[in-house]
Amino acid sequence: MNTLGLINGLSASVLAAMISTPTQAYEAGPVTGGGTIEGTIVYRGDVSTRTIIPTKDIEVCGAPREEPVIRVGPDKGVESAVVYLAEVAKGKVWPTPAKKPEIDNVKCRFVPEVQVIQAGPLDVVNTDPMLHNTHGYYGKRTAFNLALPNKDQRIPVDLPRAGTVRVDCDAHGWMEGWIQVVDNPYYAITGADGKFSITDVPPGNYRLVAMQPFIGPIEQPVTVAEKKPTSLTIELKK
Ligand SMILES: [Cu+2]
Repeated sequence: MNTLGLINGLSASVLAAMISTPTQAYEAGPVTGGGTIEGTIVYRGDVSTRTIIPTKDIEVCGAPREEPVIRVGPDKGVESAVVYLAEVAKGKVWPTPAKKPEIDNVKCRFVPEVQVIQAGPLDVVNTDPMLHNTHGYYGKRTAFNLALPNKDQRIPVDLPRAGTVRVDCDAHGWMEGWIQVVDNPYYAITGADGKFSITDVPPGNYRLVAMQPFIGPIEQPVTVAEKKPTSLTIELKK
């Protein structure tokens, strides 16, 4: 293939990709005969730890310590794993959140450490009495980058599209948080026992994605039948 042919070929494939992945907005409405996806996220591998050595603000940030990179319960259930259905065009109405979603800096940790939010607004908060610089990324691209020098500071940001936003602190290199931004309300986050439930799913075939910040994402097909539960055990593997 000559150079021009190669360029044309690439353009055609890029165009095909654009056409085959429409950015169609989610359509919310009543669901009749919806089923439930319920299950457990498990991890049976070795739990590695990371060493955290606060190098400044230690009166707030605490002493050096080892922390597991994944929290696994006695039955191998994974805490704070995110589960969602990808590319759902139509289904139930979004739940009304109890309050506007936020990510807070508390004792040099992000609270919550892992969360799922609807694409849109989020508040970045600083409960600590000194500077945090909260920096969120979609992949390598900055989504927001905020200096919060004052206690109880609150700054609204917008996360307009679905994806995983990793959150760092430019003042405390060990701080890490994750926000999964979703474009449909079929998602869950596991509790300490690793269990999750996704309700009112219109019958049909879906792609379910499960992830934990250090392991995943993994994807698997799931079929939902009318008014029935579909039970899954999803094993995360490195
Ligand atoms: Cu910080």
